[in-house]
Amino acid sequence: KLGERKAKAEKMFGLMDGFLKNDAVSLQKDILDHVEYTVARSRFNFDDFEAYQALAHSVRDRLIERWHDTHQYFKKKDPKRLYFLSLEFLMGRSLTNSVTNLGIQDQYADALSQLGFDYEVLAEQEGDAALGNGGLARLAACQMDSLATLDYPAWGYGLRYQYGLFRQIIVDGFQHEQPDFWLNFGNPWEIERVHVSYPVKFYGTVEEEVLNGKTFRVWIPAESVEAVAYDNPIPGYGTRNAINLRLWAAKPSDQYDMESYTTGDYINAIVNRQKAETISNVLYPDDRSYQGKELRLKQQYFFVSASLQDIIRRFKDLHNNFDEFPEKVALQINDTHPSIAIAEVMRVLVDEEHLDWSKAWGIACKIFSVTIHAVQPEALEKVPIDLLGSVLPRHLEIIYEINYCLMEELKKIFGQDYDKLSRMSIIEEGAVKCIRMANLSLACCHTVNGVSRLHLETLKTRVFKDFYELWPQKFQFKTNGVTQRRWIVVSNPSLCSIISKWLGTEAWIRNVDLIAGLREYAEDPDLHAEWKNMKKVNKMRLAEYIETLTSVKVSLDAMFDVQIKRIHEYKRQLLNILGIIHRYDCIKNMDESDKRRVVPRVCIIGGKAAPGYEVAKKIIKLCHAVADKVNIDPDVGDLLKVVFIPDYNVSVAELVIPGTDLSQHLSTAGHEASGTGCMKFLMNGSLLLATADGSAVEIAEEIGATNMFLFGAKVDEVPALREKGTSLKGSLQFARVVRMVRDGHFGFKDYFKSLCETVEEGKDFYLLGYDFASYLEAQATADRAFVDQEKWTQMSILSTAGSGKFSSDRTIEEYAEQSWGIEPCKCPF
Ligand code: GLS
Repeated sequence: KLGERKAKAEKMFGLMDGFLKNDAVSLQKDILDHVEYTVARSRFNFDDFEAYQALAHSVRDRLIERWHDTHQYFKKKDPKRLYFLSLEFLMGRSLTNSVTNLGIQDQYADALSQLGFDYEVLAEQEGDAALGNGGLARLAACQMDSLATLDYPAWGYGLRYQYGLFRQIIVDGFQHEQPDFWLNFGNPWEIERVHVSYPVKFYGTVEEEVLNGKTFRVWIPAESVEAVAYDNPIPGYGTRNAINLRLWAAKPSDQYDMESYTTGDYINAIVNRQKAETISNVLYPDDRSYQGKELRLKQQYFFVSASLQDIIRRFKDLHNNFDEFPEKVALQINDTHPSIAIAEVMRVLVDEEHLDWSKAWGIACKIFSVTIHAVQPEALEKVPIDLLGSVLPRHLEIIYEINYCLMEELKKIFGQDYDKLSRMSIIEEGAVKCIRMANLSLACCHTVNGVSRLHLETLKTRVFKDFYELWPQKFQFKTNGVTQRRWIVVSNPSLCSIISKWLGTEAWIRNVDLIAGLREYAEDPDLHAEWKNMKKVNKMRLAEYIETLTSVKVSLDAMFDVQIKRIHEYKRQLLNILGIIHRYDCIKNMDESDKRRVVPRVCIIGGKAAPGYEVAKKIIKLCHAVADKVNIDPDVGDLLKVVFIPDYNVSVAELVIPGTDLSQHLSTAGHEASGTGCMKFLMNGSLLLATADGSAVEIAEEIGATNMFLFGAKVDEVPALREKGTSLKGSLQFARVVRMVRDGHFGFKDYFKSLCETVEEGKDFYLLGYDFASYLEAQATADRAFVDQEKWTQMSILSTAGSGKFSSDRTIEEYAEQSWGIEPCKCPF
């Protein structure tokens, strides 16, 4: 039977060939066909949005072709595949990225202009796919792009949330959240696979069953939900390969509820069935902290179970011996969120495939690797035992068994060191007994990855010290990276042309190391002229956007200073605002001749606060309160403008980053695992003002510390500074600006009181007071550097030139080689 299937695949593969044409006339015809037959509008009368939809469908057709060919080829070659499990993917827009990677942007632009449409205007019609919170999720999206571009046989698996990350609305300076109805107008980028669906079970009991004289534990679930696949083709750049991101949506199952229909309660039976859909309804909006919630656990298990059924089905199509599983399958757990996959693999192998426990465990240990993206212990998920026992009773038993084996092994090594054993246990004792998902991953995965060199140090010396001492060989780091396709080619086309022109090739788009070749021209006046012009055009675009959104007019001569990321105390947007207040205060106290020496600034902040995170919401309000005062102050004029950009998301980042002169990365040292925003800014030639935290340390090594503005306490100084509990050096200036807020200088005195208390002496956990003086110094150095525009431009060129290491292509190659053991599999067409 296997032979037959293989022969059939071979034959079908031989028949595959690309057949859609990409000349302007064929593209026009395709677009008009889609207007008429897909969007169902008359081809004589359709608007921009309808044109976008038709355009998207014509691009999708081309994606599907490649995607089919790629999968046929993978099937034929049967290489070891990587399966990337992530609860979040922040894809942003697909149109421009797909068209760029397909290499047919000029043809489309041509075709559209002949039809009377503007490609860029249509691209703006697309909403973001925001199925994730922040850096972790956007990283997953960048990594998918690199996996496709580098021809790796990979699949992404995740959840198709009905509502993505909430929309941020600002009313009177306060954040409000609105649901993200991203699917309301359809999503041309996904392909619904009604025939690819699997039942996912929950609740129930575990019973014993005897089969051929052997006793088995059998899970008798009480609820079943159907997981339906939605496929999202991910095209590589400069290759025909297009890989798949398969997202699961929950649909009611028709099993188990015949009874409720026959009892006559027809309406309630339907309403109850409909509840199944809630599993994939909404993305949890908390970045980094998760309380053990039933729905979240169900989301995790739902997507893990469906993905594993899919993976095992694919494996069994061509193989019938699980000994071969590790040769064909690598499973990547993106953060601790999908860790339940380990227990699920054990359940399938032991309970369903009837493998011995130790054999099954041996297989599990060979297939899983994990990347930890957090530093803070609260970001490592824990699930209360009662909850797990109720939702997934058999998995709880399995985890107990895994823990028993782990403890037995540890006892042999550490004897009676019960403190150590309890720290390393998968079970956390306490008022609420919990499963530590991170420890479950550590016990099983062959590789545990950090996301920057400094982060690995933190994992080794603090977060997972005991495990590191036991299994040092498991611990690695792969410094994060971002894709230059989206973050330069798509979002900054003028920079893209400059780089290609000066390097004399476009090869850097696939081989980003070549970008270092720009160093040679860092002082060339012709390059400087082009570079400055590029920056100016991007600043103009950003200034228009700011004016449309906030009515604030900004001067293009000012330094555009940007901090965009999730709002979090450790990221210290408050430090930025207090620095702005200090700048304002200084300007207010200057005479006219001093004012002439001030470097004008536009301070731009953007980011969302988790809906329940009060302090973060106060920071957003403070930003607005300061902006309201500063922006209308005639003593200040264009010397200082403060702007909060609402509803920050991927496409806003694509607009803001190219127009930035200086970007800020202010996390207290030791708190940002990596940071990836800094890499996007670096690629775009923005200078970085940063603490020595996460990847910034490695950026400084690449571009030279003198090419950025570093400040603040170092990671090894932080614990002692906290112990001292004093704001030391920065105290005078710091105390003054905090007092201005506390005394109501910007209004809302009572409201900001608790915010000010977070940085009071003795309570200033994130060391704003301590770092304030060196922060101001770094800001002053940046001002001085900006005055010398030639020097600044040179530093900017060197930043872009030094950004090669921070491409996700490099990260993915490291993962492929060091963690996953996969090889490229390039579709030959
Ligand atoms: C994060 C980290 O906080 C970031 O430092 C890191 O760059 C990112 C990707 O590795 O992962 N972890 C997290 O939970 N959200 C993040 O952005």
